[in-house]
Amino acid sequence: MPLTAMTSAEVRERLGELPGWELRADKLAREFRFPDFNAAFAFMTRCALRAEQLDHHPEWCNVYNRVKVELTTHDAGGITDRDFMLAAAMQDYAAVSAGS
Ligand code: H2B
Repeated sequence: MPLTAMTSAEVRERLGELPGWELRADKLAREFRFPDFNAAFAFMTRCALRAEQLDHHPEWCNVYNRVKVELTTHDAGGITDRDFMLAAAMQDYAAVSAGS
C-alpha cells in the first residue's frame, strides 16, 4: 500500500498522544535531555535498533546529553503513521534512559 502523508490537521490531532513533541517545518520534532552522554547514547542505541526493525530512520543530532529528533517519511514527502510509531517508541526508551 502506498504511503500517504498526513495533513497538518491530522498530525496536530495525533500529537496529543505524544507529550513534548511538536510539528515543526513539516516534521515531528522533540528534544530529549538525559543526565549525561552515557544515558543519551543508550537512548540512541535503543532507538537505532528499533528504527532498523521498522525500516524507518530518524533525523537526529546529539550534543553531550541532548538529542534533537526530527521525524518525517521521506518516501511519502511528509509525516505518516510510521513517524508516530517511531516517536512512541522513543518516548518509551527515553523513560527507560531517564530522559525528559
Ligand atoms: N526512513 C524514513 N524516515 N523515511 C523513509 O522514507 C525511509 C526511511 N525509507 N528508512 C526507507 C528507509 C527506505 O529508503 C528503504 C529502502 O526501505
